[in-house]
Formats: sequence, C-alpha cells, structure tokens
Amino acid sequence: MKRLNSQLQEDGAPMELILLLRTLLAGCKEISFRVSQGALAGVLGSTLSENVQGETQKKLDVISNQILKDILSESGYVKAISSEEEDDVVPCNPNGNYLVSFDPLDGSSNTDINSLIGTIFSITHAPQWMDADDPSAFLQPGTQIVAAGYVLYGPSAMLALSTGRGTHLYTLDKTHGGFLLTQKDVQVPKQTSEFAINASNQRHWEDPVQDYIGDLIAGEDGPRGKDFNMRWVAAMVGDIHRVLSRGGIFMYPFDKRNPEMPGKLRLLYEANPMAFLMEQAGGLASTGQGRILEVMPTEIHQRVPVILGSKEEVETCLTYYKA
Ligand code: AFP
Repeated sequence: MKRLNSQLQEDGAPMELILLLRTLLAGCKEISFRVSQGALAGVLGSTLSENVQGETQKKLDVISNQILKDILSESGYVKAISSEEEDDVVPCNPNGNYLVSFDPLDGSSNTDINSLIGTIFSITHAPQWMDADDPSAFLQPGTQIVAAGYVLYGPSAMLALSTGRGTHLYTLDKTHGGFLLTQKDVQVPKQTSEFAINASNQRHWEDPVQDYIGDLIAGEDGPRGKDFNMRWVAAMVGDIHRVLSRGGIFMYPFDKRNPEMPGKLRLLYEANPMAFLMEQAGGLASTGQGRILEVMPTEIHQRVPVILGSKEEVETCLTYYKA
C-alpha cells in the first residue's frame, strides 16, 4: 500500500508542505495513542476551565491542543497557529511560511463514552508582510486553503486529506506508525437517502430548514417519494467521515436563538476544512446563502451555518432557500 509521502508527492505538494503535514500528523499519532489509553491514562473527564467559546474543556481537549501547539511551534514551518481552544492566535516562527488552524479534538463530549472524536485542520500560506501575532493573517477565505484534513480516532485511526488534488483516505498502521493510502480520490455519491441534523434544535430552525427536513421525514408519502434515514454522531468529524464514505447530507443550520451566533460550527476549525475535503470529493458545501469556502472571515472564532454532502441532495436543499 502506498505511503502518505508518495501520494503527497504524486499530488505535487511542495516539500515544505509535506514536511509540515508529517509534523502535524506526528502530533495526531500521539493524540491517537493518548485517546486509545482512555481511563488508563487518566485523560477522561472535564477540566475546571472553559474555552473562548464558553464551552467546558475536556482534559483531552487541553492535552491535544498542547501536543499540536508544541510540535507545530517547534517545526519552524509555521508562522502562527489558531486553535479552537486558544483565545488568541499563537505566534510561532516569524519566518514560517504557513498558518495552521485546528480543532484539536472535535466531538470531545464523546470522549467519556468511548465514541468517535477527531482532529480537524487546515493550512494556508502566511502573508509575509504580517506579524506572527496578527490575527488578521487568518482572515482568508477557504478558497486560499492549501491543505486540509482530519484524523478520526475510531476503531482505526483514519486520515482524510486533500492538498487540492482530490480527497484521499489513509489508515494508520499502528505496527509501523505510518498512514497508508486505503482509498484514493474519494467520490461522494451524488444522491443519498441519509441525513444528519440535531433534531432537538428543530424549533430554532429557519423556515427553509423546517420545510426541507419536513419533506425528508415525510418519506415516500411526501414530495420526495422515498424514505430517508437519519444519523447523528455529535462529532462533525464522525458525521463527515460517514458522508465521505457513503454519501449523505450533514446540516448544522442557521439558528434563530442568537443572531450573533448564526450556527454552532466554527468557520476556521470545522466548516472550511470539511468544505474543502467535501468539494475535493465531488460534494457541495454551503451556508444556505453561498459557498462556505467563499465566506470572508471577520474573526478567528467565527461561526457559520453548514450544509454539506452529496451534491444533488445539497442542491435540492438549497432550492428551499430560494422558494
Ligand atoms: P465539541 O467538540 O464541543 O463536543 O462539539 C462538537 C461539535 O462542534 C461538532 O463536532 C458536532 O457536529 C456538534 O458540535 C454537535 O453538537 P450537538 O450534538 O450538541 O448539537
């Protein structure tokens, strides 16, 4: 089986980006090991602190963030880091050529139930004229991403990665510690009968989402004329892995509760990397109003509504926004 390095070279990734990705993934392997130790390593449960989003931090959130922060800061390739678990950007090497944004442990509420969790990341070029501690360096639309991916810590540890030449899946071979290519050029099926949304938020959805989900639930008796099934992992990384693997539509839509917080998911750490992977696999990713990758960020912890997955299903969903 092909190794990560060979596939990255075949995809024409520059050597410095390959070295950066290998460094980042070395951190993910360490997280994978810590996660797999579970209660044996005393890493489960919460800390007493909250992150900048006001969410209680799990011990594994803090450990994973520290692992990635340390390894990336020391690499020399990175000018600055933005992390879901950091209030501000973390300056690294002033001469580094890349910026890295990450959610060190997505779905961390799943840690205590031994369910799916993962690390999500994206990489852009670092504007050379900006200082390393300038957060505005990160305010680039997702179209500027040069590499994005996630590592899913599941029954096997899997990497989904794109450098803009398709999305490939790799599996961590724990016998020698390398990521081996297990699915090249993933293509998300264009049609689907599966959707993912947290239905407990239904009363807060806007009308287009109410109408669209209502028609899916109506099944073969409704206008869609077929039954749909629903899945919810409560970790975007798990839901997106399923959609990449067998198709589907994943939604965390606009929420009427708080206009200041139009969705739950973060643009830099969740929406953009997943939109990049999805588009590279033939899927679509929208806020309901436009392409996620074209959203111009206004601040690093910004949240956006997310609708992504199988191309034709996302297109159908978007017709409800135009009605
Ligand atoms: P945590 O990492 O704080 O657990 O949040 C995960 C997440 O941001 C995303 O991965 C999930 O899709 C979403 O939250 C699930 O949220 P709810 O199930 O609470 O609606």
